[in-house]
Amino acid sequence: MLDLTGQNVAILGAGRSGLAAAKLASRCGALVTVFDSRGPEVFTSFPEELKTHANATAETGAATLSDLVIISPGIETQGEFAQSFAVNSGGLWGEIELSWRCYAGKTIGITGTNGKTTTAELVNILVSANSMSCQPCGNYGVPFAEVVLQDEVPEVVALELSSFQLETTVDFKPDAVIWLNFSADHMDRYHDLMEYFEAKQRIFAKVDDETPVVIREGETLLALPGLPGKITTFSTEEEADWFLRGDDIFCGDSHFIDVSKTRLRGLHNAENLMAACAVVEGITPEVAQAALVDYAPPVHRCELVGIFDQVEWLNDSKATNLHALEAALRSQNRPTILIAGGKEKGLDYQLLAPLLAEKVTQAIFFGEIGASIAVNFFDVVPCETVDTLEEAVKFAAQKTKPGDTVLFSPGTSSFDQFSGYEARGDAFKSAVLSLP
Ligand code: UMA
Repeated sequence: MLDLTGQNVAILGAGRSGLAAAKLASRCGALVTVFDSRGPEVFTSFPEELKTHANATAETGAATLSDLVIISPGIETQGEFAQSFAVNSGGLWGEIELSWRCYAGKTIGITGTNGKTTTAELVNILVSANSMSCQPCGNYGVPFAEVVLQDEVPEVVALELSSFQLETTVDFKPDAVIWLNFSADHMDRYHDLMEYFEAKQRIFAKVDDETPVVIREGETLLALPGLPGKITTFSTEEEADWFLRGDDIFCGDSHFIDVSKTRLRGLHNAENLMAACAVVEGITPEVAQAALVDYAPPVHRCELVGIFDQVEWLNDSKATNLHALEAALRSQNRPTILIAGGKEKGLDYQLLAPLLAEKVTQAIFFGEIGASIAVNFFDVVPCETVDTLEEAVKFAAQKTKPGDTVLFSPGTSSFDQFSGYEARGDAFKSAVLSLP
């Protein structure tokens, strides 16, 4: 375990990441104070022994000297708040850096704009089936630090990494990397696409030529000179080490898995599965296929809500960016009524026009960006704009014909009307199930 005995450590943020980091830093011997911009209520579930500071501001930071700052991913690293603490400190790490320095097991780092959570679960299942203990964590929802603090620490972690978390790694060196895909997202946090890309690409910062790296074929990364790692590629579209033929996943000449015998649907899930299989060294097709029989993908990702009067209703509320919406649309092979919209995130929806023209018979837009998205598509597909998700569902129900799919794939985040994508997906499901 890392030794921080006697060091003053400032933890920024009192959410899941901050609480776990505070406990871990304390375990390492640090004198910890947790700072949060919000009022004292954020510390309600904190253990009494942890020193806390509510209503913290940049002035608080300027007046705080520390040996180390550990920042939560939701706090902007370059923002005034974080920097006010950082300038008076010996260093700035994210919770991932702290946890990794305290963890002796094998770290499989998983990043990409979409599919990280499903892939982390698949890696977990396959590693566990291959006789090693494993746990998914990180952006997944369970902080890495929480896993490190457990009485029984797994031999492997399937570590889902967001760009926010990668921004604040220092020496972090995963033992294997999965890079799923990259497309525009989080443009409300980054100045431009390159800044987002550079944050994500930090996952490779310390890997060497011996590190297994699994990358989707065709990612621009491959064009970068000197990308280290033993690279394995996968693709549903192009020639690659791992590829899809019909429903079957192949690795070179060898058949590996029949995807139709799992509950995974859509090309994007086939890619997630290929990446997971590729990273688990030594797993046989038989072990992998058997391990996946009972696996149910996480909810809110192209989740089948039900089939009513031969109309399929899909909840893809986790689609919080264009690429996820695009992936969901590409996987549809029935006439599709699309419901999309939500918070303004600065994304360019015009790019999707050809795909809507090909797949969508009716588009329904709602929320903060409903009207501004619709103007991109008036020429290619019938468009309707409504205020709420419930109205969108009711309108969709009027337009359906047997054999249609209604796809709720918002293509942006939910925070204009909901507390998160889960609440938004639950609202969709309840609106569908309440239809007469
Ligand atoms: N805060 C401040 N000052 C600020 C901003 C925030 O004090 O300027 C405080 C807030 O008052 C709050 C705390 O910071 O108390 C919240 O910290 P946080 O936003 O980092 O949230 P956590 O609960 O710690 O959850 C974080 C990740 N959140 C984000 O990246 C936004 C979770 O990812 C992750 O599961 C969790 O750590 C455990 O590792 C969620 C997420 O939305 C799922 N991720 C984004 C995504 O997937 O798109 C990247």
